[in-house]
Amino acid sequence: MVKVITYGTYDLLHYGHLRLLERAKALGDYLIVGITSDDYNRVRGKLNTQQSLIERIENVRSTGLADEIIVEEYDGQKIDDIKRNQVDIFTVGDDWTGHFDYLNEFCKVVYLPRTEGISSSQIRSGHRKINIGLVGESVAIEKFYYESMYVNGLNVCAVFSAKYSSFFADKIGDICTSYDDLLDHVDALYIASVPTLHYEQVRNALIRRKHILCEGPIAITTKQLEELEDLAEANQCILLDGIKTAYMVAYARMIVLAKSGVIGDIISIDSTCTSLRLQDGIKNSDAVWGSLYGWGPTAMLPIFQLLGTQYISSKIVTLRNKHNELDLFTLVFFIFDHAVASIKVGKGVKSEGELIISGTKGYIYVPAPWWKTDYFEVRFEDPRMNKRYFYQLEGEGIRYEQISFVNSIYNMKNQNYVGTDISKAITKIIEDYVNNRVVFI
Ligand code: C2G
Repeated sequence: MVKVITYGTYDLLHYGHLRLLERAKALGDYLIVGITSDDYNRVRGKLNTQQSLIERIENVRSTGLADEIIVEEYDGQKIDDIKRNQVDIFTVGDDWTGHFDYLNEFCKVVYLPRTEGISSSQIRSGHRKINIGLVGESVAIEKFYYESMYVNGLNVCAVFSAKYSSFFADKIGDICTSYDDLLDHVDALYIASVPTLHYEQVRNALIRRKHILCEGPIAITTKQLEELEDLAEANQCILLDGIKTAYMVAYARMIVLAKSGVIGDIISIDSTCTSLRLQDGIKNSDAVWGSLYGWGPTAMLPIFQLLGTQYISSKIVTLRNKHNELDLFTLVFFIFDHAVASIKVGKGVKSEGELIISGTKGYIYVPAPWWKTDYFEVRFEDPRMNKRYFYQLEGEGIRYEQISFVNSIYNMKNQNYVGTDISKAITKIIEDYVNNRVVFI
C-alpha cells in the first residue's frame, strides 16, 4: 500500500484545495491530510485564517478524499509523522517548491502544480473591509493603528482623540471633532478612553449598531455592563472585552497547562502589574487613569480564569496619589474555597511584574512583564523536572485581538477570549472600588 501525506491550512476550502487533494490521493492508496492548528498558524505568521481548526477539519473531511486527518502543531512534525506512519510520498503545491526537499531523506517528495486563479486570501478579501474608528487618549490607539496593518479586513478610517489628532492627521482621512461625527463614518470602534466614559460611548455606539472592541473594564458597574451586553445582543453587535493578554498564545497555553493539573491543585495566585508612566503627556496632576482602572482587568484575568469567579470574599487596599486622588497603588486580596489570590497594581510605583501560580505539586512562573508573555516556566521541588515554554509573540498580542474581532464580526459570533462571567467579576471589583468599599492607607 502506498501512503501519501499532504499538509495545509484549508481555510475557506476552494477548488484549488480540492484539486490538490484529488491529485494527492491519486498518487497512492491511502491519503493522510495534516491540517495546521490555529496556534501553529500563528507561530508561522499565518494570522488571517478565517475558520477555526474544527471548521477546517470539517472542510477536508467533507471532501471524502482523506483516509486520515491529523493536526499539525509544531515545526519538525512532518518528519515525525512521516516516520511514524511509514509514509511513501509527501506532496504539496508547487508554491512550496524546494521548501520541503529535506524530507527526501525520509520519503519521496512531489510538488504538484498549483491551481491558478484561486486562493483563500482572494476569497477573504472578497469580504468588505471593516471601517473602524479609534477613540480615546491612551497610547493604545497608536499601537492599534500600526498593528491593524497586519490584519486583513480592518481599515482604520477615523479617529476621535484630542491627544492623538495631530499624530493621525497625515495618516487617516477623518479626524473627527465629535463622537457623533465619528459614529457617522465607521462600522466598528476601538475604544481606549478613560473607563468612566466607556458606558456612554459604548451605549451610543451600540444604539447606532456599531461593533465594539473596548479596553477593559467595559463599564464600572455590573449593572451598566449587563445593560451593554443586552443591548449588543439585541442590536446584533459584537462587543469584545479588549484585554490583549487573553489573546496571546503563550498566555493561553499557560492557562491550559495550569488547568491540566501539571502543578497539582492551585492554592495561590499572585499577579503584579505596574508602570511608572501615568499617561503620555498627561502630568501627574491631571492623570485620569489610576492603577486599578489601568491594570486591574489584566491583573485579575488569570485569577478568575483559573480559580473561577465565585470567591468567598475580597478586600481592596489602596494608596492614593496625593496630587490627584487617583490610586497610585492598589492591592486586592481574594479568598476562594480552597485557594487565595492577590493582585498588586501600580501606576507611578514600580515593582517586578511577575505572575506566580502555586500548586500542590509545583508552580508556574511567568517573568516580567507577564502580561506581554512569550515565555514561562513550570518549576518543581526537583529542578531537573523544570520545564520552559516559549511561544513567539508578534506585536504585543494586539493583532491577535484584532483578528478575533474581525472574525467575530464576519461570523457574527463573539470570539471572546475573556468570557462574560469574567468581565462581570472584574467589573464587580471596579465597582467596589468606585463605591469606596476600600481600605485607604
Ligand atoms: N493549493 C493549490 N492551489 C491553490 C491553492 C492551494 O494547489 N490555488 C494547494 C497548496 O499548495 C497546498 C494545499 O493546496 O498544498 C493547501 O493550501 P493552503 O491551505 O494554502 O496550505 P498552506 O497554508 O500553504 O500550507 O507546510 C506546508 C503547509 O502546511 C501548506
